[in-house]
Amino acid sequence: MDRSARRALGVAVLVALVAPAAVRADRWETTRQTVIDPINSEFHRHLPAHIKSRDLDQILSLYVTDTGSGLLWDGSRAIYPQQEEEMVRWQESTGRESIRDRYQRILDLFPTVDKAELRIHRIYWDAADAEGYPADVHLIVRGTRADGSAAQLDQRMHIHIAQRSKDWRITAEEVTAREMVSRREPRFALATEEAGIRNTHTNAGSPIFRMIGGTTSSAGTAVADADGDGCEDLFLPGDPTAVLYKNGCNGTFTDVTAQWGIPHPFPAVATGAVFFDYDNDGRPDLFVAAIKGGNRLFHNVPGSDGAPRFVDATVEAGIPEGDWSSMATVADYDRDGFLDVYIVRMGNHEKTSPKPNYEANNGLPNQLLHNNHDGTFTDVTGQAHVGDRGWGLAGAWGDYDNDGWPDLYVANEFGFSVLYRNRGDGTFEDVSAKSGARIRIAGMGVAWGDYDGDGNLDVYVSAMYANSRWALFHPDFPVPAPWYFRLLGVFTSEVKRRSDQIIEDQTRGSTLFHNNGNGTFTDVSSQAGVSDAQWGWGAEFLDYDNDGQLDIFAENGFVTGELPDDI
Ligand SMILES: [Ca+2]
Ligand SMILES: [Ca+2]
Ligand SMILES: [Ca+2]
Ligand SMILES: [Ca+2]
Repeated sequence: MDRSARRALGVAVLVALVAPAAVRADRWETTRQTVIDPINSEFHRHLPAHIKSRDLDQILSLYVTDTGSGLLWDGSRAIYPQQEEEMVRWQESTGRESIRDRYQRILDLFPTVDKAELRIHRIYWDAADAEGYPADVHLIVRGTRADGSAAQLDQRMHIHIAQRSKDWRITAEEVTAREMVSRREPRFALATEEAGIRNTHTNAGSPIFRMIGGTTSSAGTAVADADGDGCEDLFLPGDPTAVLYKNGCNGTFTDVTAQWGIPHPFPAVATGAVFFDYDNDGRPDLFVAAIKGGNRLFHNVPGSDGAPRFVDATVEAGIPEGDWSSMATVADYDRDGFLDVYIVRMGNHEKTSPKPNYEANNGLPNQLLHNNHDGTFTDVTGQAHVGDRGWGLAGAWGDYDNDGWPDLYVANEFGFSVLYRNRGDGTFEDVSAKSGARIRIAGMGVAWGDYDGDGNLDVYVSAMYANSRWALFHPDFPVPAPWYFRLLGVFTSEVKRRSDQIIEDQTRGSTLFHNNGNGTFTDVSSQAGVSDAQWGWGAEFLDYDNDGQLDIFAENGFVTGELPDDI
């Protein structure tokens, strides 16, 4: 190839790299204005607002059909009659009914509507027919029933939407599932204020997350009976304000931060924290992970008044500085009688980005610190083979194969999660792929629990369910694919398929893996109904009603623009 030909090829490659991207960006902007934003307004904002204001005519104005199909209103039956909550499911009777009657029935169920939400699960952009684009949606209505019970209706619908004149309208609607849970007396009451918990999370020194509009680091919690009086005390990390509350054993808490030796201002941007007794003296010590300013280990020693004094033992204990830490999780992984620490870490999100953002492996390596029994720790990450470099946000120990050795699950935000099997010899095997527990989600939390009581630990990995995900599947959306795909010059159906899979994975929400008892896991999220816990953060199994069955508590929420409907 002569020089001019080489230069010509160089120009062609540049054009291929730059031009299609620019054209696509323009096209996406137009699509956003004419398709995405109007759909968002009509169905995420207007429909729920009209339901909340009980305005049937306004609700019906979003439809260009008078009747819908699917489930009718007879044939409902009680599910779980042994539970305190009343749960009703409609399932037998189907047919046509007027859309007006359908919404009148919903409004009749709820004399008071507190909240209504339409969640668009998917719009099938490539399957348009005479009625428009097919879509799967989920209507949630929360409120108070005539008998005073708090209730939530969940109705799943297969609809078609189309642009009529300039407005987006529903052209067809089939109700595919409907259930309602209600309860007369609330089981939980908000007790923060009366308990004297007056903490507001601070993270003043947190480096910004450049990729996500300058958001900052998140928070953690640690609970243990630090003073041995039989009541659980509470640590809330932060920067500059980390707070330690003593439980008064009477429903109230007292701020003992200074008294018990926690420094103020806290010397690091603290995130996840855990109490654990690293020297086996019966007093819970405190490990605080930090995104910046270094992880800290506080030794719990008795003060002259008998109350704990937390003494910063970080340096003597040999804790590596370890910035970009999300949290620590402890277990005695080598069963030598002393608890060890595993630290899950993110990437440097101030100066770098996850690359590629659907399979990132450029985070800081996680760390395993072996407890040497003499108050010091040794970083054994390398020899144990647990230095995962995903952008980690959470991890948890659990013996999934019942061999007595704690195994480790790590959830990453921009790539695949990891399951490490403990070989029992100080090393671990990455069994993510062969166990089937590997998943690419925006992982935020990990919880082990035997939810079905078969003796095998199952695992729940919480992640974001993006309510705007349907928009990302539009063919005009700039694909999250490697740049070299564009060198092909054409946007092949295979590229589109892979791109859709990445989007599906990263926005699909939380995952429940059932442990099959033979070293493998099955994703049962859909049938268990636990995927869409909204924009998920930490999650935990707990049996909240003491019926012997594990339930899931899943936190959620996120920053958004002025219109919070897309979370
Ligand atoms: Ca206590
Ligand atoms: Ca140990
Ligand atoms: Ca094990
Ligand atoms: Ca199980």
